[in-house]
Amino acid sequence: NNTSPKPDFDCLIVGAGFSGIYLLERLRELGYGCRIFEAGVDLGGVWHWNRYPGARVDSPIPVYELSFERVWKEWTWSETYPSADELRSYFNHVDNMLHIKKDVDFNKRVIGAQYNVHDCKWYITAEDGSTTTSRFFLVCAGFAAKTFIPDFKGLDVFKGEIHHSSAWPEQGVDVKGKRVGIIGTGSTGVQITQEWAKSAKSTVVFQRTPNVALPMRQSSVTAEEQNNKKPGYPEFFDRRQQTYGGQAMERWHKKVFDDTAQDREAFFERRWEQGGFGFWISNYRDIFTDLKANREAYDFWARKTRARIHNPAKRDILAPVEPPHPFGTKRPSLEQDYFDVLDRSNVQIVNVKQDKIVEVTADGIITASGSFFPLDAIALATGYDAVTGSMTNMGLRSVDGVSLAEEWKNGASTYLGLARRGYPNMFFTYSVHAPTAFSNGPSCIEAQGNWIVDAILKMDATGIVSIEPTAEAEREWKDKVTTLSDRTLFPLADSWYMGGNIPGKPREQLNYLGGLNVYEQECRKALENWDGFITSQR
Ligand code: NA7
Repeated sequence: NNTSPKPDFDCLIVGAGFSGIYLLERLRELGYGCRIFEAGVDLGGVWHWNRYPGARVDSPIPVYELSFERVWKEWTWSETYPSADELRSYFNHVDNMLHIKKDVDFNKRVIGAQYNVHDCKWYITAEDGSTTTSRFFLVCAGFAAKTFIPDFKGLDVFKGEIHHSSAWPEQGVDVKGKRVGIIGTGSTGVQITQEWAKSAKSTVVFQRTPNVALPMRQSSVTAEEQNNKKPGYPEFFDRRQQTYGGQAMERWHKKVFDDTAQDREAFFERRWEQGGFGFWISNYRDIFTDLKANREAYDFWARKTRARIHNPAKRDILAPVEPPHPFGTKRPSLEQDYFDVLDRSNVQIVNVKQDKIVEVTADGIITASGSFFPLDAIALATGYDAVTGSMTNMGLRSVDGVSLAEEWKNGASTYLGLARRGYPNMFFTYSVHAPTAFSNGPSCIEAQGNWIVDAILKMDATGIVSIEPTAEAEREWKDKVTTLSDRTLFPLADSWYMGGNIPGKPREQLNYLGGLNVYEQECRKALENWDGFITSQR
């Protein structure tokens, strides 16, 4: 019998990015008392943190935005692939329309949380020493909240400016006339390189794995063009949710060798010319399951890319004839003029797969061969302890007091990529075992957000106090995630999708590969009869 006082909130949400905002707005409207705790000082999640030069989204508008009519009706973008600055303005607009900030505590980093089975409340502690109680605990921390910096010797002795991409100084870094180095060639490294190489005196890019980057084909968009399309937006947002990648793009129905070599070339060419992720997501349907088919796509990419690089040594490092991994099994970046700026004579590329970075000194970087690269500024574009890191870094404990970090030391386990055994009434979004890496962010977030809202409504309508998954349901879900992945070529790459980018991290697929549309159906089905959940009545 629960006689303790009511919790401070019905729903405590961690993170004020797309998902935190979406859930706050939906739940508030239904009368739930909600609060967001956000470690940063403004809305936007990754777009609040990513202030490095060239930061930009790789998904086009209006795919990459919230479906709330009050938000899109009054908003105009200037480019198809907006910059981080424009995304920050967008989040301001979201606030103007929805008044999100009044329900957010900024500068409030969650460092611990545990559910108490006796009073059915979550106890959430923050870095400022406060403890807050809530009935539901909604973790909306995304997949890139825990920065990864390799353990390079001497990182702290470098005299110039050195920053990880996610902790870029607000005032920027002036590189005019300077010698700069960029470590990492993921999406972030590509974007920083495009900017720095144009203004620095000289640039050294330290590349471990080539980025099989695709042409973005950026374009500006007018208000008129957008307004003309807006009557179709509601239907478009519905359709976006019904696709594999939440992108309003579907995989092509044919297999690579269904076409003649000539027709295949023509098809690749069409996708290539369209720009964006089409060549990745909307390519032949067997490129992620058949190595030979995949090789055709890689070879096309290599032909196109090699033709842009005039320096033969650079050509072989950036776009080798032999694929570094099956095409698309690491996330391709969208590039604007990456290969062209790298071809400049004042830009050097070091293949650190062959010649590892061994030390950072006061004024440069030394590699295993003994080469020294004098530098005035270094960008660490070395990524994240992705997907699991955001959750294991928050001091979460199960009802038995075991930390989530400990529980997941040898591998993650969830049910539906939404809930975890031993953590009643905790739900999370855009994270482990969901379509996260293979879905457009806002699409995945809205699908999961709607499920969470419906689960809470259903619990309240039927007198259920708490739910948590069974061990068996978690095992089956993980098996499904693994089986779906094992049918593809994705396990062959050392990607963050597989935990392969962090030394010592268990090697396992962290993302659901069945597609957002199928994922949503599976989650909906479980909700009908609480399949896989243990429910506790009032
Ligand atoms: P990523 O994609 O994880 O890229 C990190 C890069 O840093 C990648 O090129 C790594 O090489 C490189 N790296 C990591 N450790 C080292 C060491 N020790 N030496 C040299 N190079 C290293 O992070 P991003 O920030 O670019 O992007 C993250 C996601 O955010 C992105 O996929 C989008 O979805 C948005 P590697 O490839 O592991 O050989």
